[in-house]
Amino acid sequence: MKHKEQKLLHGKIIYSNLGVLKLNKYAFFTPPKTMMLLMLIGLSPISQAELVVTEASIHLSPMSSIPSAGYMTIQNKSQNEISIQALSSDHFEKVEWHETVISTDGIAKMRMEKKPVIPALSKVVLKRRGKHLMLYQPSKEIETKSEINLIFKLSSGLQQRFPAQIHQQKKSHHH
Ligand SMILES: [Cu+2]
Repeated sequence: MKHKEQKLLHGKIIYSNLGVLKLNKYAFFTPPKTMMLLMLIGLSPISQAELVVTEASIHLSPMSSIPSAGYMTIQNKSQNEISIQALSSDHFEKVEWHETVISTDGIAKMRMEKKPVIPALSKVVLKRRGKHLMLYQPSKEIETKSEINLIFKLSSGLQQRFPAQIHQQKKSHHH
């Protein structure tokens, strides 16, 4: 009798171990992105194709003939890839998206991206020596401003405006 009980107990332990294993396997094989997607679906059934921009700053060049650089963090919280069809600002003639790339000879070069893409559920950081905005020919009144707007025209048709802090650059920058 005592022996039978022990056997039963042993059987139960094996069973519960299997249960734990199964659970681990399930958690392991669920990619984080899928989990995030499920969470997002649960929270907001209607996905809005828009971007969230934080820590936007413009390093104003001391000479208007030299372009200024723009840095920021761009987040796409939607489940769709978003491309930026056009970049502009009321205070600059022209705004471009650049990426600094190091060529095989070790020289840093800038590559222009006409329609930069922000992948679904991801974040793109614009920073020195990486992706950045290049802003050409500032308007005169910009010097007195501490903040200006950047305008992104998105692939969804939406036009978004983001405030960017102006930083006066003492030395001419670059990349
Ligand atoms: Cu550049």
